[in-house]
Amino acid sequence: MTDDKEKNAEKKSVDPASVEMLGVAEEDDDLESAWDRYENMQPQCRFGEEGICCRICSMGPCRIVPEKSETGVCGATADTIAARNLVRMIAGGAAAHSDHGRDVVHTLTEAIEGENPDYEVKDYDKLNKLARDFGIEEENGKKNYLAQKVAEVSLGEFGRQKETLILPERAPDERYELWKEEGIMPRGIDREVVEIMHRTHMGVDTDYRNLLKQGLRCALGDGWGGSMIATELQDVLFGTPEPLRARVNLGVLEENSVNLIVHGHEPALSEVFTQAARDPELINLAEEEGAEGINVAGICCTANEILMRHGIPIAGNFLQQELAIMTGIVDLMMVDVQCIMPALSEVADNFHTDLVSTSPKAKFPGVEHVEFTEENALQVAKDIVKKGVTNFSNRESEKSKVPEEAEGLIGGFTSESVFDFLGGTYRATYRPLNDAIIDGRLRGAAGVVGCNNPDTCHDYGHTKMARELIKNDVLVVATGCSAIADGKDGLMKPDVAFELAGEGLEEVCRAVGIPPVLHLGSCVDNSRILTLLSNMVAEGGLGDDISDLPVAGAAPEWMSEKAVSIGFYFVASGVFTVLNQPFPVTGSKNVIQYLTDEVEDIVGGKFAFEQDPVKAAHLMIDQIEEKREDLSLKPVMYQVED
Ligand code: SF4
Ligand code: MSK
Repeated sequence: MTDDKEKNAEKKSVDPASVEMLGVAEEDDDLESAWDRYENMQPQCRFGEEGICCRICSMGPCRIVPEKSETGVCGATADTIAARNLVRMIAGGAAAHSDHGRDVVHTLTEAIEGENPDYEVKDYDKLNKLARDFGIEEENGKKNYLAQKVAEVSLGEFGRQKETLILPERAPDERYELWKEEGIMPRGIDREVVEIMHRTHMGVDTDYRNLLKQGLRCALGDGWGGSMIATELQDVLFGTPEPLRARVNLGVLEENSVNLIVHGHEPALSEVFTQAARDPELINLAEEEGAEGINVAGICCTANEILMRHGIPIAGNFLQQELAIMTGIVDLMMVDVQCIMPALSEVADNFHTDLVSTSPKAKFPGVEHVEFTEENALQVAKDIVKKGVTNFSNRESEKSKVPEEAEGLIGGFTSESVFDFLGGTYRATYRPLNDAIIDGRLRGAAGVVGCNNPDTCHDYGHTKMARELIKNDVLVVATGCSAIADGKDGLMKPDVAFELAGEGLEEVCRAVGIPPVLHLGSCVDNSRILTLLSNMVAEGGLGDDISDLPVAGAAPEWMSEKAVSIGFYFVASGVFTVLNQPFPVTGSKNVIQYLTDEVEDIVGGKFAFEQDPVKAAHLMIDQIEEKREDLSLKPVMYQVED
């Protein structure tokens, strides 16, 4: 690679494995990545970026041009158009998470009814807890009765027509009351999505404040509804994760093994896929094909799910999906739903890699579709594994280029297990965490989550921000592609705490053997952060509401509609949340003002937008300090050296 090309690759990513693969792409005219397509797309449409283009009805498309066309044909203003576009993004994100949750309920139902022998309830404690929260009494100790009732109530939450969702009752009382008073308590999960689509239809809701409030309500239905149901029932079905060791980055791919990658979001198939890959017959077949074994690795949140529960290695995050195929040693990539680039099929065409889609909801032109249903899960998984195994011999050795980087990490933390650890007791307790914050050893805690986006140097936002936060004694919890970025950067190894964390955080990490950045799972597992925050309030000493806590949230490389919904449910739960790029609403000063200021008076949380991750981290730290002051906590114990 020439120096110029190398510099160009280094501008795109801070991850050495990705830089190496971008170099490979630079050298081959047939290979194109999301970064190339992003460059080709420049300049991107200003009207779209500012959120002031509307094509909701066929009098349009309309776009707002100051002093020329200040409203659409119908009279809709920039405020209305921007707010409508934004809340439709929330509806998209909430729908994706919640539909995932609904599918998990169906899997549970089939498991109980015996229609699906490949699944069973693995965590009865979690099932019991959920049943209690749903107000279900156990009858004669019959576990299946309980599971059935939990499935019924969960399913009912999606189409609930009367009253409001149940799981928001897990929030502190003050927060619950506030949601009711403000009229943003979510009713049925689906209902809030549908209501957004109705209100944003031509000629319905044109008041940007009213629209954005509905956005808050719909997002709450995602975080405290659909996503929380997904997380809880995945734990019930597949087991609640516990801390474990794993490895992450493209170097987890093995030259001499069959490499099978699972990519997407839903763990139902990947759970049985990992089981199928251990089948002795298939391992024998792999050996007959000349491989040393079968290596399963993940991309994106399917990866996070199976890492959390089984320690299966992660090959990379969102922007590494094409790069993984470019290594030339991926024999098969199986995809389900969400965050799968349509371009994968073109990249795969340049290599021997078999690409297989599995969800009836997500088919890709030119990609083989092997339909997965819960009833035939193991057989489908075995068929797909076999396909990958028999593709091993088709590798073209001259195309194989595999980065060495593979970092170790500890993952598998949950809102329960984190503080089993921190407590060092037999009972999960948040006392040590709250005390560490109260006595100033920890400044506070932050949730750093979300995607990658070629508009931002890959992984730079996540890792720079996490490093700055831990240096300032802020414990970081991470999910999604942010967690993968931090894992690759070594931030999920306890010994890293001693080098990078502030003295107070180091003391805590040393005492309990946890990393300074905790992997809390996938995108739907952001609901674990909501539970964690509620538990901190319940433990006492840090105020009566989530908005009193010295905490903050961030998504420093966001791209998906799901990230918009997550941001909104964090803010609606009372958390100050920083994003790098503003939402595409900058064409409306009023909408920006609402999101970054006015909304705080309603829900106690608000957004900030800051491109520089270190400056963004300091916005979060300032917020944490403000909350400490409001709670009259002692100053933090240790000063940070620059
Ligand atoms: Fe234009 Fe109004 Fe139709 Fe939107 S709803 S396309 S602003 S006329
Ligand atoms: S996978 S939604 S790119 S975090 Fe959950 Fe990553 Fe964002 Fe997809």
